[in-house]
Amino acid sequence: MFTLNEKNKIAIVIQARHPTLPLYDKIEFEGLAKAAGYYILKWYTQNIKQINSKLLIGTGKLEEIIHNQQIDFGEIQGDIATRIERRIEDDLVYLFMNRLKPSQIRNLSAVLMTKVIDRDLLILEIFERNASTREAQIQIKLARLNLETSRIQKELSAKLKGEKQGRDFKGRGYGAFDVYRRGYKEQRKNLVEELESIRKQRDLRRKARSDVYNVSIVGYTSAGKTTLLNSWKGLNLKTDTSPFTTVSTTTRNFSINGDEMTISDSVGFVYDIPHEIIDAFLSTLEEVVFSDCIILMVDFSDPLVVIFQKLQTTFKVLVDIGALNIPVLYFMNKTDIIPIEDFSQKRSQILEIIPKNAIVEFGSAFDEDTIERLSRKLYEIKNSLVLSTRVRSQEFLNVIDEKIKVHSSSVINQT
Ligand SMILES: Nc1nc2c(ncn2[C@@H]2O[C@H](COP(=O)(O)OP(=O)(O)OP(=O)(O)O)[C@@H](O)[C@H]2O)c(=O)[nH]1
Ligand SMILES: [Mg+2]
Repeated sequence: MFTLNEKNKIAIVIQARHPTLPLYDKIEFEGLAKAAGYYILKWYTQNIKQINSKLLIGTGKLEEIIHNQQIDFGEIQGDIATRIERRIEDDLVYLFMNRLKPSQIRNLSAVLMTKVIDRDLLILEIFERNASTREAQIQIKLARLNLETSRIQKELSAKLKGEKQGRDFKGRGYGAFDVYRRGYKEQRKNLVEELESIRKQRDLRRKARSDVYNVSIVGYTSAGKTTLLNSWKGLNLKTDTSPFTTVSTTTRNFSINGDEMTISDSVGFVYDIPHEIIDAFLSTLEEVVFSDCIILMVDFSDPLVVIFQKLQTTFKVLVDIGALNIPVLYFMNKTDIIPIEDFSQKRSQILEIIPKNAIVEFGSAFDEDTIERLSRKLYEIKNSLVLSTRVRSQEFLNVIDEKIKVHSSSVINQT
């Protein structure tokens, strides 16, 4: 038996594994599900030989899942059991640890008789839960709209390609999509306009501080970015172990040896984040693009291969948004929870992967000395007392790709 929170939604996770599908981390997915308010009841994984275009997974596996529904839900008692029996949407959801096409979502929902959500939609749900500012709320609406429309568009053009001769479908297909597209365009226009006016205010604020040195804290979700800003400025912004606690930007002024600066904390990154989400968040991410320096934060307590993967994701996003030439101060956080005997080996392994001559600090976002050291480094970078490296291009990403391959295979060989 387990105790379920009244507010929990219950989820059964299904994962299809195939060499052509992105491989997501199970623990990370669990964190995403939890952050969106799901209690995971059971996991199903299928190594598929051939992708089923209608359902993603094989019909045999699906039959097994349906057959098991009684057993899987048998553990649940009382009110929640009644709610599940009645199949009230949101009370019982199948979460796919994959990316699904809209048609697959529709087909799977019909067969499983309840809501089906994929990883991208799950990420959006977390963003929705955590959006406290108007800007973040609009950005998320826009992301959902972008995501849904681009999926429907892709699906429709694939169908049309496959049924070139099917005039009837072609006629109906375009007609239906046109109606949808008009609605989408209208909604999108309104959201973009509202975002544009918020952006103008942001631009004005940025211009007002253009003679000030602007520092952005960036990194993978849960690296400790907000914790660092809280410690630095004595704030009480929400921090949590769950992903995407922060979905909007906070900027504060500070000065080091009389030099005025600003420091901003913003939304974190995650592996294989859909482009539609990044696009919708561009105005928030612009803060990063216009910064004079980036503090690139890494959760150094993660296993090494995870650190590499998270660094790779972080770099890809920075390259994507065009933050190529910004000086970087690397900050390896959470050293307080690393066993002392592991520290020096891990330290030299990380120094191998980040650019040579990079400026790196190790420490904890909770620790005053660490903040003191980071301040000193920022001052030195700002005043060109040290030569900092910049966010690099494809060449550097290739180096990380290579390292990940080597490290992943050595991990697999050991197990
Ligand atoms: N032990 C330890 N924990 C830390 C440290 N820094 C942050 N944490 C914890 O790590 C978790 C994530 O911290 P956040 O500051 O919310 O991370 P974030 O990068 O802002 O995350 P998102 O806003 O979700 O992207 C929290 O539980 C923090 O208490 C540190 O130096 N040491
Ligand atoms: Mg945060």
